[in-house]
Amino acid sequence: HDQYDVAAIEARWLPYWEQEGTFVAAEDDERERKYVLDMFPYPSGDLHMGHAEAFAIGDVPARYARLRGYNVLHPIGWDSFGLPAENAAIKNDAHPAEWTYRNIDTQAASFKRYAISADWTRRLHTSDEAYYRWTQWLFLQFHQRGLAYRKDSPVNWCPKDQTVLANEQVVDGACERCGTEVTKKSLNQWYFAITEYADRLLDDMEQLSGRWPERVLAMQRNWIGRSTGASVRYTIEPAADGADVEPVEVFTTRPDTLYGVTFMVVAADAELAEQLVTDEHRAALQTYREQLGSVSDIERQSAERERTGVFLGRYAVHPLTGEKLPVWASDYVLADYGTGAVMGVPAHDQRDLEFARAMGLDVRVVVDTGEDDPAETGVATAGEGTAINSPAWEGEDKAAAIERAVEVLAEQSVGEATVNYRLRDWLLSRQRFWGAPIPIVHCAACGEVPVPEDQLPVRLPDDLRGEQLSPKGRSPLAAAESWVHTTCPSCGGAAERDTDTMDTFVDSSWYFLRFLSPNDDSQVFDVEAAKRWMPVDQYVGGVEHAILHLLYARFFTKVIHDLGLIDFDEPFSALMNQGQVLNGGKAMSKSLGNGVDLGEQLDAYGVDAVRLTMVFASPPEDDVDWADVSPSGSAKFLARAWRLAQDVTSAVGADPAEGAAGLRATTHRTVAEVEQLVEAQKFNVVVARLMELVNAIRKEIDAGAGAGDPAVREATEITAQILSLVSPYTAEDMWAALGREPSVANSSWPVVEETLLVDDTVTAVVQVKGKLRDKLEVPADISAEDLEAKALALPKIQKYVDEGGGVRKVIVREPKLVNVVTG
Ligand code: ANZ
Ligand code: ZN
Repeated sequence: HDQYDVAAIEARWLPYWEQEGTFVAAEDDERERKYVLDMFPYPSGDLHMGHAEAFAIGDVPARYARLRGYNVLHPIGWDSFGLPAENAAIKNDAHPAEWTYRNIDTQAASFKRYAISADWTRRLHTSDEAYYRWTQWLFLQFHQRGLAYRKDSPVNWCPKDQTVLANEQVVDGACERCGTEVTKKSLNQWYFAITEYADRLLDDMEQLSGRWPERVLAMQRNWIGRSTGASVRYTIEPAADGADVEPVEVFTTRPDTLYGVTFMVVAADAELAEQLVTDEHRAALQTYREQLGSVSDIERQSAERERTGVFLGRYAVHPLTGEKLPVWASDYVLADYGTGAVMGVPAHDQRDLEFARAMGLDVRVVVDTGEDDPAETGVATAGEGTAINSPAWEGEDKAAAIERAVEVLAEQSVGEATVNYRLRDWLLSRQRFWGAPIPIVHCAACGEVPVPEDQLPVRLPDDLRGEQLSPKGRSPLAAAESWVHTTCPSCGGAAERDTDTMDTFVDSSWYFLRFLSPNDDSQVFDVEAAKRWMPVDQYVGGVEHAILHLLYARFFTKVIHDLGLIDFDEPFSALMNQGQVLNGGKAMSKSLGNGVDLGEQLDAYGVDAVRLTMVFASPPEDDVDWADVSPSGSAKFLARAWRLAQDVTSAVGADPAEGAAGLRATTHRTVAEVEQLVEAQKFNVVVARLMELVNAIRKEIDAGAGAGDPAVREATEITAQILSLVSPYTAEDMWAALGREPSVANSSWPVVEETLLVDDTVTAVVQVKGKLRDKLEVPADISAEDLEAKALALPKIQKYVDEGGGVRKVIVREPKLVNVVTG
């Protein structure tokens, strides 16, 4: 083969890897194991540039581990339930499975061509019965432990998609998917009790520190949002035109500001507001609530937002002073955080201050922070300071005052220390078709009855299609009469199936375990294999999953741990986030018309060049701008590398020690450096070093001993090995051209010869009468005599010696110093 023919090379090696099973992870291979996992794809059409980047990057650690002699598990599968399939089915009068599996086939073919070093024998799809049967099984384990439960709750509802949305799917009050304004609706829904795991999810992040990107940890920490403080109960004054109400509890992180409370505010959209409001103010509250609409929680609390609210006609009683505090309703207090009510401390809380100023309420300073009066500046003083106007903890600093306040509250039985979380339970039920049915039967006599394990999976009916799937405010499954009506597993009477399906995040919360035994229909996953492979050593995926997917997967892992199936409780030991692929500095999008078609790029430049370009463009975590890169440059480099392997003429096994020493030093230094660069995830620099090595080899061939030099062979073989991390086709072809076999992917990582790394020359300085006059490179083991002779022979030194009146004495400290004394 004398031309670098990309198409021919691709055609040659793809079938070879498949036949040889090059990337199949063996269970009985006792070498040390590594589990490298890319976040599995959603089958939306063919692969795109984003996949190309993510999977090129994720393949580097997998291939590196393989070369380093590990038994590597690098599986691939599809997250194949979800809305787009259902929408396509409605549009095309089809079943979602048709669209889904067609796209999976397309993507699978592209993935194969893209030469990911994946173990295809473990392929799975979450929409397969063989998979979702176990998703349902897991649901039942959660249910049995009280971790899956139903409750009525107001949910975000997209009127257009006719579905419930999670908070994070609501962007600026609109549906993330279609932009329709989101409304609230009360529904009986399934939840996972993830809040019971809040502390563990938070505390176990310590194990991940330094191994997960810090920003992901910060986002999770923030999402869980643990705050410690106190709850305080306020009794409510009876009102002539209102029912008597129970004391109202508030959550505060600053019990030390208790004497600064001048009002109370409850969330306007909370049940509590309705209970508190007197007849006289009821209409005003009603009007206010109607105006609220659906503003996001973030916006409601934003500092820029104008503070609005209504007085409820009620007064709360201050638990320590007995003072009467007006009770208001406002949207800046959130219904589903804390208790949905706050004690207003305008001097020390900015939102309270803005509210007080808008409503003409008192501002009372109870912490002296040394700053100006908030009532005048409009800036609340939230920092450290000394308690004032606070009889029970006067003069204490913040920490001591908080401690004392909690004690006082407890003594008076009006409050106690409390931990509060931002994290909510996970709303998992969806009124959609294309997901795992919830394996519960509702019986009039027995209530909620789990479907017995031996009746799993609860299959999706396959006769619903097109319009029948379109959302009508209830799950499409409800329309499948014969499917819905069943018998109660407990009493045998008539009963109905639950018609909701599970959030697809449930499917992706445990797939990494199913890869251990995707075809095992006797258990959820092979628990013995889990001992061997888990946790995942390196997880690779987009930062868009920083919160939900990763939090849910961590939660599932902890529950599965508590079920006694595994002995670890964090699923992913290390995490790497790749950047995005942009074009012209912007994310690719249909509306901008800046999309780049991956297939066209692969056809134009070849798989290897596209992969190399992705890896070379930037460090993995940074974005790649396709407008700034040169896949044709990558292709040229690959051709140059490939050419070297064609040119080598020395025999396999020729002793490199007999070859050019300079090239050998360069080669071994490159290997040593690449080891460090891969560990540090600077894959782009690996490519840069490889380019330098290729140049050095070519130079040696042209100028040195030529293509027959065994050091050239060594350097070229090593080039193929390093290149195999990024551009497997070219590397494999080079390896074969060099007469090596079998696959370069399973060859062994070159052993660095440490002696070649040692710098064996040193710089000696030459002084004349103590002044530095010249330098010279000498062997590190030079003798004193040789060093003196060399120094005295230097023209510059001769000149100074002449001017100084000849050599009187020479002091030599070999190998680094010569001092000539003249006169
Ligand atoms: C009085 C106070 C005084 C507060 C002060 C703060 C500063 P994090 O840290 O986020 O947990 N809060 C409580 N429930 C709320 C709700 N449902 N909606 C809006 N705000 C709420 O915040 C806790 C603080 O946020 C609580 O402490 C409460 O205001 C407010 F100088 O109580 B604080
Ligand atoms: Zn029954």
